[in-house]
Amino acid sequence: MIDLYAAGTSNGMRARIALEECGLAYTYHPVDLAKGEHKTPQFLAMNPNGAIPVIVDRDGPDGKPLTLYQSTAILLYAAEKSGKFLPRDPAGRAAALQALMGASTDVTPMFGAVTLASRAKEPHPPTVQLFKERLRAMFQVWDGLLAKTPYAAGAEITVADLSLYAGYWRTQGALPDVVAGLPNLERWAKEMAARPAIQRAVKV
Ligand SMILES: N[C@@H](CCC(=O)N[C@@H](CS)C(=O)NCC(=O)O)C(=O)O
Repeated sequence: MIDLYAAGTSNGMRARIALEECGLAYTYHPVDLAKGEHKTPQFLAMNPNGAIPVIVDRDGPDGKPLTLYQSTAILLYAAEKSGKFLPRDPAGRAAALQALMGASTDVTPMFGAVTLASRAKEPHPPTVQLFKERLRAMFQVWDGLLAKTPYAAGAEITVADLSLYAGYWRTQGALPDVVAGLPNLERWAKEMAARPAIQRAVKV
């Protein structure tokens, strides 16, 4: 059994989607970021960054408990533990990891930059706009890629799709104009949203 400590953010959703899609049993512990529940000594003992998500796998490697933070590390751990969503052939795996990094380290942090800049004590609208445009440019690239292949890294669904959907879901909810009018991205997102595991994950 896995304990997941998360919230309904892009990073939190990446971990939750990973556990649902990989079919790993878990208990969801919602963390109230507004109340600072991620900064308590107990939470910091699990993740010194004081950030969600975190998992504790009581049945980790060698049967020992494993505590893990960083949503993409959690996604890869779940994929390896379940044997799903990571192509075995080296070229397919490299393509999946390339797409995964694009989704996890470009899209989600840029969404975070827009959010943080918008919430600044003294917001600077041109900076917010700049980050928004950069985020849209990333989704435009994804739209172009998804015009050529059904999934983020090619013909089969991989960890990259799970990560990208977390970023898309959060952006679509908070900044719908950023992902509007991108038909291939929309086609892909509709298919992802229809997956039973995704539907369970987004029920926050
Ligand atoms: N790179 C980390 C980022 C984690 C992160 O920034 N989590 C946010 C929520 S999406 C958080 O907990 N922020 C609270 C804070 O940093 O105070 C990951 O992928 O897990």
